[in-house]
Amino acid sequence: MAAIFKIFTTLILALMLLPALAVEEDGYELWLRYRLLDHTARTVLQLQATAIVVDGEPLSARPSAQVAASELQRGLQGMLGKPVALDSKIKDGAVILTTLATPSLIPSSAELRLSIDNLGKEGYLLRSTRVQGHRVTLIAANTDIGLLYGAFAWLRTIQTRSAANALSTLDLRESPALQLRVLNHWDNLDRSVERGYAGESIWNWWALPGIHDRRYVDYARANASLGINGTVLNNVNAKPEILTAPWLAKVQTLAEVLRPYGIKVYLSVRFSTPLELGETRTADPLDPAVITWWQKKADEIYRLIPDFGGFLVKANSEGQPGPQDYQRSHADGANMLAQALAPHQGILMWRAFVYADDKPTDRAKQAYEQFKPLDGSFAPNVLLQVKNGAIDFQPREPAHPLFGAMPKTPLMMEFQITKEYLGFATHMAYLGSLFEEVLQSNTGWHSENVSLVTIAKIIDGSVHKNTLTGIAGVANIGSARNWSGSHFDQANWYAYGRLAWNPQTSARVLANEWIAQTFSRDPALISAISDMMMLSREAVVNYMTPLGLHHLMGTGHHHGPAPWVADLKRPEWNPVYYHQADRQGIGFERSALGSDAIAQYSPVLARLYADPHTTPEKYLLWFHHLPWDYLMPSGRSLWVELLTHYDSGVAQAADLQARWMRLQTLIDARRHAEVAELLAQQLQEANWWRDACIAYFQSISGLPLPAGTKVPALPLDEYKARQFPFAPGRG
Ligand code: GCW
Repeated sequence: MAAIFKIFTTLILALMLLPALAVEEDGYELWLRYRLLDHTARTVLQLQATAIVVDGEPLSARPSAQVAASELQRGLQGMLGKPVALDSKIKDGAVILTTLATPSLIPSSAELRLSIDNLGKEGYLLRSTRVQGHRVTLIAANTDIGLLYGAFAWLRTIQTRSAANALSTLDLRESPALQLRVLNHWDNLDRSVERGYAGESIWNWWALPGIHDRRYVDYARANASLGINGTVLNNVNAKPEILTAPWLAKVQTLAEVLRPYGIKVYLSVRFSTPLELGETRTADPLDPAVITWWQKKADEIYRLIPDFGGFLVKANSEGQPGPQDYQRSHADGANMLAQALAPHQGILMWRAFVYADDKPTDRAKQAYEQFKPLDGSFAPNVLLQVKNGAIDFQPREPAHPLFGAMPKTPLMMEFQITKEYLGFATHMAYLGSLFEEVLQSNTGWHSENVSLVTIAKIIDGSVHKNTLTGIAGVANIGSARNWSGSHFDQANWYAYGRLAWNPQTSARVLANEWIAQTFSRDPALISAISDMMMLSREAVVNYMTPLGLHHLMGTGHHHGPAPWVADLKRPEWNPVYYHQADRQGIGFERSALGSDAIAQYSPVLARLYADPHTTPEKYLLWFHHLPWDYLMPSGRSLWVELLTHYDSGVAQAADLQARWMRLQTLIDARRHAEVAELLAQQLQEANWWRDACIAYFQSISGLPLPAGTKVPALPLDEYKARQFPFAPGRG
C-alpha cells in the first residue's frame, strides 16, 4: 500500500513538474534561476511585489543600488512571469530599498523603529511594515552594498520558502560575521588554472582590458548573492608580470566590473617581483630600495584602483621565493608589504602554508614551528592565512594547531573549494560538511570571551578580540558552462560563500537552500538530494583515506590512488611517508612516541590525541602507528576495519548513484543525465581506490582477506603502472 502511494505521489509530482522539466538546463544560471513559481506562490508574491521603489538619491549615481534594483526586477520577472516596474510612489505591496541616508519617501528610521546602525556597512534588514498607510516590504541598510545583499536575501527567501505567505510578516536582520570573505583563484596568466577542473580561467587575460566577457557580471552577481566581497584574481604561485603596467590595466578593468557588486580585487604577488623585473638588485625586505619599490608599486595600483583590496603572498613554500632567502623572518617580509599597503587601507594576507625542503621534521608540524614564535610581531593590516588542516586540503584532517595558538595575530581560514584531493569535478563530495566539521571543531582552548572555543569563534574574532577577520576559499570556478565542472560542485561554492557570511550555519540547511534554488522547491526532492549530499563527503573519505590516512594520491596530479610511491626526492612527497605502513602496522605516530605533533594542540586535545583509545576513530592513523591486529571499538582488528571502510565507501558511492537514478522523473533531463554520468564514473573510481589500496596494503601486511571480502579486480602491478601525464589542473 505504502509503495503504491509512493509511486502515485511521485507520478503526480512528475506531472506537476513536467513543464519545468522540459526546459533544458545547462547549469549556467547557478542558484539564481528565478523560475516561475507555482500558482499559489505566485498569487502570494504578486501581493507583496507590486512595485520596486528606491528611496533617496537617483539611481544613476548609485551603481550598487542600481544592480540591486535590477536584480529584483530580474528575479520577479522570472518568478512571476511578468515585469514589475520601478516606481517613485509608495503603494500597497511595494518593495522599498532604502539606506535611510537621504530619505525622501520614507519616514526616519527612528519613526519606523528600525535601528539599523548596528548593521554595519554590509548588513541589511528585511521588514514587512506600513509606510504612509501602505503595506510594504522594506529592504533597509546603511549602504547600497547592504541593499544589494538585502535584495539577494529577499529573493532567496522567496525561492527557498515553501510557505510563501510568510513574506508578509518578514523580519530578518543580518550582518556578516567576517570582514574579508574572499575567493582565491589559482588562475595563471596563460589562462590555465592550477588545480582547476572547470575548464580555463574565467579571466580572459589576453582579451582584457579592451574586451569584457559578459560572464564577469554573472560571476559578480553570483558572488554578491552569497556575500563574497573580495577576489584574489591570480595564482598564489604568482608571476612578476602581474604587477607590470599592461597587466594592472587588465586588473583595473576587472575591478571596475566587480565594484558595483561589492567585490574588491586583490592580487597574489611574488616576493621577488622587483628583483625579477630587474628593477632592484635584491628582494631583501629590509633593503631600502626594495621597500621603496613596493611603496611606489602600491601607490601606482591605488591610483588605478582606489579600493584595491591588497596582496596575498605564498613565500618560502614549495620553492617560492621569500624573506628567508635573505635570512629574514616571515614577519619581516609580511610587514614590509603591509606597510606599503597601509596608507591606502590595503590588507596583506600572508600564507602559513610552508614546509621546508631540507627539514626532516614532520611536515604537519612545520607551519606551527615557524609561525607560533612570530605571534604579535605582524603589522596591524596583516592576516595570516592558515589552511584548515596542517597537511594539505585532504578529504579529512584534524584542524590546524595554529588555530588558537596565536592570540595576538588574526588568523584567516583557507578552505579549498576546488576538489584537488576529493576526486576533482568528477566525484560528488559536498564540502559543506567538511567546512562545518572544521568550523565547529572544538580547539580545547579556554577563553573568557566565549564558552566554547571553536575554530569559527577564533576566525570571527570573538575569542581573541581581533579587529581584522577573514576567510578564503580556493575557487572551483572556470570557463565551463556550468562554472564548476559539475552541477554539484556549484553547491561547494555556494556553501563556502554562505558560511563566510555566517560560519555558524549548518551544512544541511545550506544544502537545502541550494537545492531549492538550483533544482526545485519540492520538499521531498529537497530532502532526497540533501541526504545524498550529506553522505557524499564521508563516502569519499571512506574509499580514499579512511581512519585518518592521508595524502595517498597520485604524484603531482593527485588523481587516483598511489599509496606505494616511495621514490621521490623529498620524503614528504611520497605517500609512504604519510601512511608509514610496514609488516607490523600502519599510521603516522604523532604522539610523544613519534613526531610529537600533538604537543602543538591545546592540552585538552593533546591529552585526547595521545592515546589511541581516546583519539577519535576518524583521526586514528593520523596520530598513531598501530599494529594491524589492534583491536578497534567495533571488535574488529584494524586490518579488517580498514577493509570495512573501503567497502562501505564503495557501497556509499553505489548508493549515491542508485538514489540519483530514482530521481530521474523529477529532474530536468540534461542535468540528470550529466550528474548520472559522473556518478557512474565516481563508482568506478571508488572501486579503483578500494582495490588498489587493499592490494597494496595487503602486500605490506601480508594478511589474508577475510572470507566474503572481494578480491581486488587486478593485480597490484597493474594499478601501479597507471600513468596520467595529461591529468588536468597542474597549472
Ligand atoms: O595542495 C598544494 C597544491 C599546489 C598548491 C599548494 C598551495 C598553489 O598541490 O598546487 O599551489 O597546495 O596551497 O600553495
